[in-house]
Amino acid sequence: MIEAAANAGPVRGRFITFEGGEGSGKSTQIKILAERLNAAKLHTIVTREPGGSPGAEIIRHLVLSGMGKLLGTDAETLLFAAARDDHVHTVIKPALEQGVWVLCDRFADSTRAYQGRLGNVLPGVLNAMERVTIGDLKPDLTVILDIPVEIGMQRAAARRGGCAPDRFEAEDVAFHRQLRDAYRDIAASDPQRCVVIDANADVATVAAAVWTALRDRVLTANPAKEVTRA
Ligand code: T5A
Repeated sequence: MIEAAANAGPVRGRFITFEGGEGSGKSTQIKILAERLNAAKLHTIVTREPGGSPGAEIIRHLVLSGMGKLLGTDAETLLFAAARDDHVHTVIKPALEQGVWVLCDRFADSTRAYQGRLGNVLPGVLNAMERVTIGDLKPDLTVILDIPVEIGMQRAAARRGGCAPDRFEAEDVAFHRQLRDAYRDIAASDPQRCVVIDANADVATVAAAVWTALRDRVLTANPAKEVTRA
């Protein structure tokens, strides 16, 4: 099935996003999946948000340093949107149009969860930003890695060693519990696109669950899509 997709005519690549709380293992799993897809001769790139393009990486530095927070939640959300706009138009869409698979560490659901649910930015504002930044670009699959808050925070703390927590890692446990609920609600509201995977397991077990979701929902379920250019 994989080789058939790789050998087909001009098809759009697939867009897979990974979401979840701090330390849920997104980077770890994306790396494993990318290696597996590339080994299957499906040209795959890994990218991330905020960031993923030169312009967006500058904004990443701004927001994760906490400087965006000083501007207020709406303005901070605009910074994430500006980063996404650059990333989508210079990296994600061009890659998909060339048939490349794009694995993205966080995407619009992060804005819905962090700025929408936790920051109380109004849905109408988020909808307007999404119309501008992503238009009709929708992930073929969104993997939501679900993990108890305390374990995710412990993992994130262990990974950064003695370094200071970033803007969102520094939020309290109540914040991160609400965030977990927000992701579960996003998954429940769009079950065709989203799959929730228990990330409180060893790396190989989580990777196997990710692969099963991809195989069942993307590789075998979706027929090849023609490349469409706006
Ligand atoms: N944000 C982002 C918004 O507020 N709005 C937005 O619109 C967007 C796009 C980005 C921050 O920006 C916010 C959300 C974020 O707070 P970031 O630095 O990119 O921050 O970090 P995160 O995306 O939060 O990701 P993390 O770096 O916290 O962690 P990951 O990638 O989920 O986890 P990973 O793979 O690095 O693993 C963490 C540690 O756990 C170990 C790893 O080895 C690593 O040490 N690990 C495991 N250990 C045991 N068992 C497993 N199964 C493990 N998997 C990984």
